[in-house]
Amino acid sequence: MANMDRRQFLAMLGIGAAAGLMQACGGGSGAPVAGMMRFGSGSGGSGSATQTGELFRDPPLAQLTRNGNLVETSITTSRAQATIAGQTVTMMLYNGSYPAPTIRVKSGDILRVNFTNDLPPNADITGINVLGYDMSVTNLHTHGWHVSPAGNADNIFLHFNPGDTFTFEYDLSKQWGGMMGFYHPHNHGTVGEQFWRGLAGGALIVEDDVPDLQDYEEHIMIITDISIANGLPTEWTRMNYMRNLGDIVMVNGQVNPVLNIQPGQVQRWRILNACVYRYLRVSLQNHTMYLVGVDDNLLDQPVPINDILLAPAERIDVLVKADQAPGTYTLQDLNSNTPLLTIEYSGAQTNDQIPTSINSEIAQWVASLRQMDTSNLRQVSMTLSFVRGQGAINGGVFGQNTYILESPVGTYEVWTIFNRSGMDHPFHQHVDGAVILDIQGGDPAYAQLYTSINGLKDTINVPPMGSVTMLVPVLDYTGDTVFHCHILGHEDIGMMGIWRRV
Ligand SMILES: [Cu+2]
Repeated sequence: MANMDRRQFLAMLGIGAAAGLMQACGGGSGAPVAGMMRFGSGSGGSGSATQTGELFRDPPLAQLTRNGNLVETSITTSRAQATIAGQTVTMMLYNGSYPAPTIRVKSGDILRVNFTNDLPPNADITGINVLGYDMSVTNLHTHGWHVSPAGNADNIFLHFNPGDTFTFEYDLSKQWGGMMGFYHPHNHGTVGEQFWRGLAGGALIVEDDVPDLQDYEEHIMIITDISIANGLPTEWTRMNYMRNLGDIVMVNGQVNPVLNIQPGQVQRWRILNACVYRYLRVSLQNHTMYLVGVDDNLLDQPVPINDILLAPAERIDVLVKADQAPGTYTLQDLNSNTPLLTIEYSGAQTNDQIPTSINSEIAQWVASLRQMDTSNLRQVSMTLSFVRGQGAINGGVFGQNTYILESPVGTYEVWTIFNRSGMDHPFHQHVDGAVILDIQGGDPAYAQLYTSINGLKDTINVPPMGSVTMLVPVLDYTGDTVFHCHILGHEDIGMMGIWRRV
C-alpha cells in the first residue's frame, strides 16, 4: 500500500468494496482468518458506501460554560437529519449532530446537563416498537463514569417523555482523569433501536492527570454502522434484537475519511465501538499501535499491538507513529475487511517519541489490586443465556423476574460471568470498572491482554460458552444500577440485572 498513490487507492475503494465486504462476517470475536485479504475486490455491495476522500472530522465539541468547577451544558434529543455516504437520513440525534458532541471535563468537576427530550410524540418514525415500547421516550447514561447511580446523576431508571426537560448533575470528585466514556440512551426496551437511529453516543472525556500524553495531536473516533432505506435507518425488526449489522461502517459519521499525519508524528486516537452488534478487529496497516488506555483509565506503560478486538462499547486509547515510508495506510476492521479511515502522510518531517511509561496513578492502584488475595472475597456467579427467545441473567429476564445482586458498599467482590449461549456477549457493569482476572474461551490475544494490563474494564467480552472472572471494587456510591449485555438488542429483550449497592 505504501507504494500505491492515493488516487489509485481511492479508485480501488470506489467500487463499492467498503459497503459490500463487511456483510460477510461482522459479528463475533474470533481471531482473524489466516490469509484473509486486506482488501477485497468490490463485489456487489448493496449499500451505498463509497470512498469520498473527505477529510476526517472529529466530533464537534459541546458548548460548555464553566464557573469554577461547575460546568454546564445542554443536550437535546430530537429528530434531525444527517448526511451519510451522500444520503440524507432522518435520525434521532443529540443536538442535531452525528456523531454527538464531545463533552470534556476534569476530575473534580460538577457537570450539569440541561437535558431536553424534543423527540416528536408518537414518533412517526417507528411509534411503538415491536416489543411494545414507545420510541419517543428516552433518557441518558454516562457509560464508564464513576459517579452516583442515584437521584439526578447517572440514574437510568429515569425516563423522559417528549417535551420533558431535566437537569442531570454529575459529581466527578471520585472520577479519575484520563479516560473516555460515552453518553447514550438507556431506556429499557428502546435502547438498541435508539442507538441504531443515531443516539449512539457522544464522547465523555475526563482530561488527563499525567503529563506524558499532553502534547500529541488527539482525535476521537466513534465507530458506528447503519443500513439505510427510504431516507431512514432500516426498520428494526424482531430479529434485530438478536443481531443487526449495518452495511455502512463509519468513523464519526464518515465513510473511510482521510486523516493527515506528518511523517514522524505521533497521534493519539481514542476509539469507541458504538455499533449495536458489530465486533471490530482494529488494525492500522503496516503500523504498530501503542495502547495507552482502556475503558476506564490510562495504563502505566504503552503496550504495542498489531490488531485488537473491540466489542460493542469497548474503548481503546492508542498512540500511532507515522514511521513507515510516506504514503497512505488504512485503519481497518479485519473482521469484515472494511477500511475505517485512511491516513495520509503529509507535511514536514518530525520525530515525536512514544513514551516509555505513562505514570498514571490509577494504573498503580490497579496493579496493587492485581496483587490482592481474593480468596476471602465474596464470589458471585452470573450466567448469561437466552430463555425462550429472551435474554436472561441467572435465568431472570429483566422486567419479568429480574435477577438482583445486592452488594455492600466498602468492599471488593469477585464476579464470574458465564456465557451459556453460542453468541458473544459484551458484559457491562455501571459505576465501577473491574480488573479482569481470567478469561476462558474466545480470542487468546484478547484474554492475554486484558488479564495482564493494569486497566479497569467496564465492558468485557464473554466468549460463547466461555467465562470472565473479574475483581470488582464496590467502594462507594449506594443505589440501584444495572449490569447487562452491551449488544443492546440483547439488553432490550431482558439480558440485564439490577445491581443494588447498599
Ligand atoms: Cu448479548
